[in-house]
Amino acid sequence: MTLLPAAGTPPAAAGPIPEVDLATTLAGVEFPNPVFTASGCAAAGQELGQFFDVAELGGLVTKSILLEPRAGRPTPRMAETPSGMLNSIGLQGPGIGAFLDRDLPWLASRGARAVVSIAGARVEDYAELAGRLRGQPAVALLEVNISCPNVEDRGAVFACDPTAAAAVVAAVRCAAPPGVPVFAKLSPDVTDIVAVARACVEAGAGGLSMINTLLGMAVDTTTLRPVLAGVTGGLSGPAIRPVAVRCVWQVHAALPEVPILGMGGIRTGLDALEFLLAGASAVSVGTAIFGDPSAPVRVLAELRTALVERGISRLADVVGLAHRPPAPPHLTGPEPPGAADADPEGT
Ligand code: RRO
Repeated sequence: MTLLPAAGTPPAAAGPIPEVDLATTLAGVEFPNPVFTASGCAAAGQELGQFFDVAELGGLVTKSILLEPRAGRPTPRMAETPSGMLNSIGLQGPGIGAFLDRDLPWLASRGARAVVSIAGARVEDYAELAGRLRGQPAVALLEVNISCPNVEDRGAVFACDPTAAAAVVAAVRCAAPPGVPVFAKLSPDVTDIVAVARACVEAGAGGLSMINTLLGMAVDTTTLRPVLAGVTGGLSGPAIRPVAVRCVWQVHAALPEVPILGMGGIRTGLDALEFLLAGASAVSVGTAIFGDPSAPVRVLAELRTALVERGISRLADVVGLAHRPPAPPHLTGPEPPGAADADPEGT
């Protein structure tokens, strides 16, 4: 890889658009590009089909599927916050039966690479769901959602405890289609995300999705009550991006061989690049879809441009690149203005 001009320098004037190899590999599965949807932001993908060809994305991550249909929590269950939003959906969905009869065949018919997110209240629920996905060639990856914040009992947030997280992952790995990697979706609401990540990998996770939403809430100062009927909700959007980037960074530093699907407030190609530099091998676009359903394809185009502008021809070369040691001083540019003044010894 060559790092050519400084960021922002336009590629050589007029001429063919430089080729960029955007392919990425997650636990042995190849994807043509690293931009996916995020779970929960577009059901099973059909609603995006009117805006773009879903096969253009690296992958399409479904809303978490449960064994049975579920109505979710009462309304209001969404609230806008500064640079973000709260959701309190509560795992609404049609259940695995409808997903297999209707949604997965649609994804397959469009040539989409389906990342199927599953969720449950008990370890056995996850195992049964994983087993129901056997023999379904459209399933590229399994995302095990152990981190939904909108459950009545915080004990059901398996991702808050390394042992509980590992139990779910091990059961899913055992029951899942053998060639399909299992990614565990982690919560940022923990003291040590690396400990949870490590436990999941030791239990058989081929990779990690991070992060789910942060537990938050808002109080309406007019009604003097919580805004959400469910009181608390999951915070997403640009407000959480620095938290997500920090989680990706920490886990990649500790487990550099483990592929990460990074998400949390990605709105632009540069946001996506930030996650890749921190150590993600692919990214999911979520909340941005609500305001701009074409956001994932736009982010992909912007990411390609950002790589071209930096003289980078292979996406794989930027994964974790921000972890490289700082360049020796004689290779860095001129000192920033005022740097010499900051040295009281004048040395
Ligand atoms: O359905 C939800 O309320 C929900 C889920 Br499953 C999740 O994983 N994350 C989230 O913020 N909301």
